[in-house]
Amino acid sequence: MKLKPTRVRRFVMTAVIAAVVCGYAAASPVISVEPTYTGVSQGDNFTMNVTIDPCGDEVMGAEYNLYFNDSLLNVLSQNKGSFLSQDGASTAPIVNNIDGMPIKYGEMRRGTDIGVTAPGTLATITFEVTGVPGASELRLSDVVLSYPDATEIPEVTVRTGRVGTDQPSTPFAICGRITHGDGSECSNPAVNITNLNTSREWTAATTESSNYYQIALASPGDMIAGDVLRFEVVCGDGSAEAEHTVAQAEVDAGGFEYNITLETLPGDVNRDGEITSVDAVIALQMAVCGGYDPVADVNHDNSVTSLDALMIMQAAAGHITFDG
Ligand SMILES: [Ca+2]
Ligand SMILES: [Ca+2]
Repeated sequence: MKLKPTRVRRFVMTAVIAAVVCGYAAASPVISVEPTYTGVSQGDNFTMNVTIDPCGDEVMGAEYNLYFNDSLLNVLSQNKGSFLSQDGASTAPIVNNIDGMPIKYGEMRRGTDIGVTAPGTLATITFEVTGVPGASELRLSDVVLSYPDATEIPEVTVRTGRVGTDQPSTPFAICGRITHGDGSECSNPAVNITNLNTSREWTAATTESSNYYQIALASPGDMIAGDVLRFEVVCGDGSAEAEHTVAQAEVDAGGFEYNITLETLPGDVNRDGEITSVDAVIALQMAVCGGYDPVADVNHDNSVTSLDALMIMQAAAGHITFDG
C-alpha cells in the first residue's frame, strides 16, 4: 500500500511512546480494565480491576458504566478500591449498582479540595462464569473523571478488557518491511501499533541494520477478528500512518504480514519528510558531479540537472509544488 508522507518529525515518536502509558492527547488520564485479558472456564470466579492513571491530572471523582456479555458472566460483587482514598481522605459513593446492564460505579473525594495524582484501583469486580465457551468484552462507557473544581476532565482514554471462557490464547504475529516509495529500504524504522478497539498499544521490534519489523501478540487477549489496528511508522524524520482490520483468516493463520511503503515526497532528496534548501544542494551536487535519484528528478526528464535543483529551491521557498 502507498502512504502519503507526513511532515511530522521525530518528536512525534516521543509522543507515541508516551501514549503507551498515558492517553493520546498528551498526558490525558487513562481508565483501564485490568488485566487486559483473562482466560477462564465455566464455573470459575474471577476478579477484574478498574484502574486509573491520572497522568498528571488531579482526580477528585470518577464514574463509569461497564457492559459485558451477561449470557457468559454474572457479577457477584463490585467493591471500592483505594484510588480516590490513597492519601487517607474519605470518599462518598455516587453509585454502586450491579443489578442490570450496564453495572454502574461512581465515587468522589470529600473533606478535601485536592485530587489524587497517583495511579490506583478505583473498583474491583468479581464475576462468576455462567456461560458456554465464548468471549466477552468488558467495556467501560460513560466514563466521567472530574477535577477538584467538579468540572469534567476531557479526553480520558478508555481501555477495554476481555474475558475468554474456555478460549485458548494463541500467539499472533505481525511482521513486515518498511520501504520508501522508490523501493529503498528504510532501516531501523520505529513501528507503533494500536488496537483502536481497546486502545492498547505496542511497539514492534526492529533492528538497526534492517527495514524489518515484527511483534508477537496473543489472540483473543490482544485482538479478535474485526479489531482495527493503526500502524504508526517513523523512519528517520519521516512518518506515516495506516489502518488494518484484523480478519478471521488472519487470526486462524496466527498473524499476517504487513508491508508499508512510505511514499517519498518529490524533491525530498534526503527523505526527511520536507523539502528544504538542503535537498536543492544535494540535487545540485548530483547535477554537477553526476548521479541520479528519481526523487531529485522533479521535472521527470530522466536526468538530474541544475533545473531540478532550482525547482526544488523554489519548492522549498513555497513558490511551487510538485505533483505526487
Ligand atoms: Ca528533505
Ligand atoms: Ca530532471
